[in-house]
Amino acid sequence: MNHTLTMFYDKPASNWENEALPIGNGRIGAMIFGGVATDRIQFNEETLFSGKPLQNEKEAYRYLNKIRQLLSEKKFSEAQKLVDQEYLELSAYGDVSGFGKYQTFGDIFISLHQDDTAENYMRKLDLSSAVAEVCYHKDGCSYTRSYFASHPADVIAVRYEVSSGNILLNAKITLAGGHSGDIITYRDDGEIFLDGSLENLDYQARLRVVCEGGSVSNMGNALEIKDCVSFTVYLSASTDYLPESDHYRGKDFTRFNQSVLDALNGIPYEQIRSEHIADFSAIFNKNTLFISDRENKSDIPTDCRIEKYKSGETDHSLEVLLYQYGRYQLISSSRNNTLPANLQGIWNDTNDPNWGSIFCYNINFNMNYWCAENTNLAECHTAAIRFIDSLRKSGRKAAEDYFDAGGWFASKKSDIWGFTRPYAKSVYGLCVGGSGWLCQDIWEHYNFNRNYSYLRQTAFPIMREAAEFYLDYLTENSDGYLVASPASSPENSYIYKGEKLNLCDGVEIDSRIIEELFVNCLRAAKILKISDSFTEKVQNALAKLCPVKMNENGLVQEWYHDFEQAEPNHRHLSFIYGLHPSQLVNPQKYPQIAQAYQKTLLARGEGNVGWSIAWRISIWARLMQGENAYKYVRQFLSQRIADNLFDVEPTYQIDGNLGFTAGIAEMLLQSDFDRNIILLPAIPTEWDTGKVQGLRARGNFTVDIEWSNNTLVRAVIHGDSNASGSIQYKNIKTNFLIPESGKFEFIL
Ligand code: FUC
Repeated sequence: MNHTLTMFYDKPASNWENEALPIGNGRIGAMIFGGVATDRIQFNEETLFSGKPLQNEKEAYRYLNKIRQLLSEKKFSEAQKLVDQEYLELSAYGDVSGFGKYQTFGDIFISLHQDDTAENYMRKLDLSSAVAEVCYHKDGCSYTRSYFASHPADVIAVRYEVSSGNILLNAKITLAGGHSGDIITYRDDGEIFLDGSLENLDYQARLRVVCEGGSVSNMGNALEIKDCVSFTVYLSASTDYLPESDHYRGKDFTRFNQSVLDALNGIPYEQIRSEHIADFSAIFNKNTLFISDRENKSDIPTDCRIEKYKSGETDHSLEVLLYQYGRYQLISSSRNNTLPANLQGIWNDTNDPNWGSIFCYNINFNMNYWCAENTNLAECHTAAIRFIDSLRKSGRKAAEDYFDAGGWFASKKSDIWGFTRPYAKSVYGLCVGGSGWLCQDIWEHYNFNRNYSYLRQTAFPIMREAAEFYLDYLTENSDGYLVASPASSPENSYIYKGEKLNLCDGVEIDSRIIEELFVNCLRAAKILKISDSFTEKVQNALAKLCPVKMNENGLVQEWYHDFEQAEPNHRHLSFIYGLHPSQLVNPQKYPQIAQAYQKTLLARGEGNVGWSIAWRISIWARLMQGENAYKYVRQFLSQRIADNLFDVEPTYQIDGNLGFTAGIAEMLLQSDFDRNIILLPAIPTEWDTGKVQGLRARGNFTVDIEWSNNTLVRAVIHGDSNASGSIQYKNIKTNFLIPESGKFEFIL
């Protein structure tokens, strides 16, 4: 059996976070347990959030002049007190104040047998078809269950079949809600309704059973299935959330569920399944990766493979599986017409998940989409782009109320209620670069795909308005540099006169985020042939923006002043933004700055959470050091990964998984705005032979690469005829021009 793209296990899951298997259609998702006697399918719908839209504190900006004054006098402690105790509203954090948290929707339980014994039990998830399965033998019969979340049909489907022997299926199905006030109604027509309300939402899940042979009846507290050869459970779930409305409400969610389920009437299960597989695999299969292994371990259960890997064994196919699992998770939690992937993608089994399982954009949300374009998932990226666009409305008010500035602003995090303002404590809540960093997604979607009308209609207006905020917010310091002040460097602190502080008049990451945004605004304006007072202001500001500062030990300064780090091993690597995720500092052109980045990174230690380790893969890849990048590939897989391949250190966050995928892609291929393509910039000697197809390069190219014995064999660049660029492999560099055939072949 070929398990190259299959995760599989010989027992049911006993734990949500470490063992259950995720399925999702971008909008609804589920975790599959596969218990023999009783199966559990925990499910989510992406808009089920607590909280509500919040009001800003009007004219909060009145403190700004005083704060700036204190900072310019190096009264950092006083400035920070003013920010934390007066400027930022202390109430605006946590559920009590109305900030939303992602909620669990409920569970489907299906009881089929009296006991858990089974032979030849296998629970698996095939990443390329996005179908999970449970198979086993019991009492001489063979049982199969399939689970998938269909994007075209917009339902979760669970199918039970018994395929040999004379036994027919007799089962009980119950639905449990995630909230105490939920009302569950079992109906004679073989349906179950789950109805409930939260502070600013009404919601409903609706389950329908379709039996083959046999019957379904209502027991009052369960649906009973009798004597079926097979039965299928379809689940639709929705809330009345409506992103376009002022109050975020208004969707006719009960009618929606009804029409989703009614649309399935008369359609055979096989058709629903094959349409799902066709839809999912059309996206997933665009990018394939093979790395040769000395020993084939693909018929060993995934949890045992992970154990072997942890003990030091090599398993490149497992690395590839984890790479593809990131792509699987992104497709399953972020589709064209959905909300973007939150901190846990779309999967969550509690009403109080860590960090509310929201959208955090001082690293987490951003990292979620690092693999979107390069691994050929641009259609998943659009969910993030639409969400960012939707933040502009409240972001304009945040800019006005908190900074007396134009444009739009977003700080560090948002729920689904348009939260953009700074909040609580400056160490995490005053993330000045928030909206600028979000604009990286806006730009990269253009940068990779080069769609002129997207640039004109969507990207440039969002970026321009974000830049307008920074043009207003930047102040000139006594050294003549423009800096964003007050500011803090994401969640890190320094020591000043014995005190642990974080507020500063200028931080490295903000300078680079603003520089990147300004550079991209000018590029966009040039393409769109726009030259006006805005572009002039941006040009002037760019010339005075604070550059990367290095101290006398050759380390990059995280803050404008050369402060001592309070936590030298801090998880955030904000000082490195100029190298990655931005492309401002090309290490080949600026080896001295690259050297400083490297030294500062090493001084930061090994990384202590999943995403921080995953980030290091991309950074070392940008530094073109394959062995170091690979060190963190191994470290991530051996230290952070649960049996279900979720990044669970410290708890499940999808960012680590997706950052891992982005890192591997960065090791295989890099590209830039000027259409320079670097082939295999950072592959380790361990990966001596392999093949990748369908990676995307900036400039609207798709690239296939084959290598053997640590040497490139062939690369094919697919693109529009007459498109040109350059290819670099080690120290060989050549220009290319795509011929009529749409394919340029590069053979060494
Ligand atoms: C930031 C990080 C944390 C965590 C959280 C969701 O606060 O510093 O490590 O990832 O986001």
